Amino acid sequence: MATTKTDPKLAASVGSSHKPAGNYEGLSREQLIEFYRFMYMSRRVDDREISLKRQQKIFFQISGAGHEAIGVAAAFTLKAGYDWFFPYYRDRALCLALGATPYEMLLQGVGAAADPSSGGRQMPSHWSYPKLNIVTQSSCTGTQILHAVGCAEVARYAKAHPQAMQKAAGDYREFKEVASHEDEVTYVSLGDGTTSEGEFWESLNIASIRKLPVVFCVQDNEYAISVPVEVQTAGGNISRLVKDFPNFHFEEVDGTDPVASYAAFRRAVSHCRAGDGPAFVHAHVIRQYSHSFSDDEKLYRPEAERQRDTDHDPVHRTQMFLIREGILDANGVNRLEKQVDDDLQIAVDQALNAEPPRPESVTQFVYSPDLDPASSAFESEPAPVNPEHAHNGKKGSAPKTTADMINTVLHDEMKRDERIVMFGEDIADCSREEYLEKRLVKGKGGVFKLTFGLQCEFGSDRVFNSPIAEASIVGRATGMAMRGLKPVVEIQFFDYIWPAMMQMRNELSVIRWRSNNGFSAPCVIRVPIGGYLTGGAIYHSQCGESIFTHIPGLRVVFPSNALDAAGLLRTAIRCDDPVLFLEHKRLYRESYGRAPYLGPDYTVPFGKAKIVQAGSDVSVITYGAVVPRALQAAQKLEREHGIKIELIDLRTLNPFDWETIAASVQKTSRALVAYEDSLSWGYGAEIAARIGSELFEHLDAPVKRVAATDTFVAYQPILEDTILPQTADLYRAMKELAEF
Ligand SMILES: Cc1ncc(C[n+]2csc(CCOP(=O)(O)OP(=O)(O)O)c2C)c(N)n1
Ligand SMILES: [Mg+2]
Repeated sequence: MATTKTDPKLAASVGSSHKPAGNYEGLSREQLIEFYRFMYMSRRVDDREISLKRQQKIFFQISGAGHEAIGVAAAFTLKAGYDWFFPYYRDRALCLALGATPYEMLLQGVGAAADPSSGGRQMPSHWSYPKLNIVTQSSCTGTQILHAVGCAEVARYAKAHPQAMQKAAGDYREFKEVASHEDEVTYVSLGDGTTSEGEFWESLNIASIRKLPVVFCVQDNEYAISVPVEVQTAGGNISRLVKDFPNFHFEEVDGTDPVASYAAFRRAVSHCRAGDGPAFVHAHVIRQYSHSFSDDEKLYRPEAERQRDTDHDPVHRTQMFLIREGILDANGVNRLEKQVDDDLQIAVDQALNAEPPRPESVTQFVYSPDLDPASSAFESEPAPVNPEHAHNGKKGSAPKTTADMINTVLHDEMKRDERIVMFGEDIADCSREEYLEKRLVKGKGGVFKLTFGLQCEFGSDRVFNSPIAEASIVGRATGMAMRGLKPVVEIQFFDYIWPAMMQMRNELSVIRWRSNNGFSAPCVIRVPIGGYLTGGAIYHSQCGESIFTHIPGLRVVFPSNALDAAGLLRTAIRCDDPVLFLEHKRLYRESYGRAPYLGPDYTVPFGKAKIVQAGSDVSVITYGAVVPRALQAAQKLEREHGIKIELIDLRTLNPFDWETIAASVQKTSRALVAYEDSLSWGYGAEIAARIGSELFEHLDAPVKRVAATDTFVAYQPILEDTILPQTADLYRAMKELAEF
């Protein structure tokens, strides 16, 4: 809780009654006054914001009215800057009681440059106060719960790996410390409606399995905008549905009662602090106003029902309680309220005069301002091949497949950086460790075996299996990365990345930007991608990289050979941004692109294409599994017709190497963009458009594209061949362009 600020004059009113001190569950009379002060302050900030919105001086309003008591109760049992907080938009009272000020909140309302939560980038009530460990939140219902779970895993890891937590020079660790406390607790809150989200259930499951110190606070106001709880939650009561999750401590409480709320929270927090597992506080609260300023609850709630809520208004109730108990008299209440009102008036006046952000600042903090993965920091001289560098029984001098190479890099990076943790579906060698210890099994290490041997070497707390819940893989990784760990997680197949899309689009990629660099979550998501599998069909052949390159804040890498995979994966791990690392399944064990291992420090900067073969007649711009196919076509064309193709492998898709493309097209005046994904709206569409608009005067032919049909990928090989771009298609297009 924030430090107490009781006015000395007010204190004179304390205890003015002759009543004996009651039992307030350990809360002193002074604390109860503070409790009320924060509740009243929260309500008054809401009311002022509502009037500012009416005057068009702020642009959005959502209130915490009715949720104040449970919020202050939580703050009074937890420690700002020590415990961790993933609040939702109704948690104004919690944030105030933890130490945020009305002025700071109003700065977000007006969208000021000095808004500490987002620098004018997020709506009000989207709390983010790094100093207090209040973590940036989005508008999505439920995404924060997985971050809380990931966050709660950090202290235990830090205890087991104390040396990992120190800052280290030369990579992302230079910019993020892992500060943790052994008995820290993570708070996360959500509404009753949000318990319908899958991410809620994924979070409960993981917190329960791993006995994590998370307090889940469900603030049940019986409505999700206009949808009542019985339509949202089977049986109408979430406590009944979750009661069998193991390791939990459960509380169901009247969240408008300050003392009962405090008692419930104290028990819940002590269960978590003791390391006994998570806790679930189901607080019945009221929604005093409409859902937000944009909603009119009279359209779906009759007068009598709204009056019933008003009768339970926690602010009024707490005020009456203080008077009834003789803790404050009417005079004392008036003085307290006037003090809050006067302070608030000053805060409003100041906020309305605050400077707006500079328009040029919009591009700041999309990516790390500290470490650019495209910079020369990631250029490296390949070390001489070391025949003694054996891994998984293979000598360093032997050419490695892409699969072996990735496994070796993961191994060497884990050795170098103890902050790296890996999880995903089937990625461990064997979850039942005793089978490994007794040498009953060899271990799996991923469906493609890319993580084989890592659990055995680095331990089960660094490499472990996760439930089949893709949102949770990315959401947990985000929570861990925010705290300074480096999760390198795997989504088993690109085809199944979609449940994680919300986490990638609305959370992971935008955390740095929306918090104005207050928080960041650099981590790596490795994903096997692509087709040409002969039988891969619809659900094991997908590409779709352009959907992710369309997301600002996310780096996207797509190597075509073992050496690039090694250098780029290392850069991905060491850099300070979130990276989607796409690994083409067909290339994993291909003889094309095998290479010897170039040492544990070989890195390749992002945004630097490779000219696979130089030529003067046509520029072919491609990446991934189309590279070897285009190379074959180019070689045949040269053999048969003397046409010289310049073949460019982009290697990374965000950032991408425009300079190399432009220089090549200026030289050849002809461009073919080729990609495996379906043609329309694919990644090459952007490249083709850029060439068309920026290099028009250099072109002697229209920009051509070769890609898959605008269908899905079919199972029968004849269909698969028809759908995916083949060497013959590339050959034909190159020839047509050269002859245009
Ligand atoms: C994923 C997602 N879906 C829909 C919305 C729109 N939305 C915002 S708040 C809300 C209702 C949430 O209800 P509840 O969880 O009960 O919280 P309350 O507002 O009642 O406190 C909805 C549907 C959203 N923000 N995010
Ligand atoms: Mg609700």
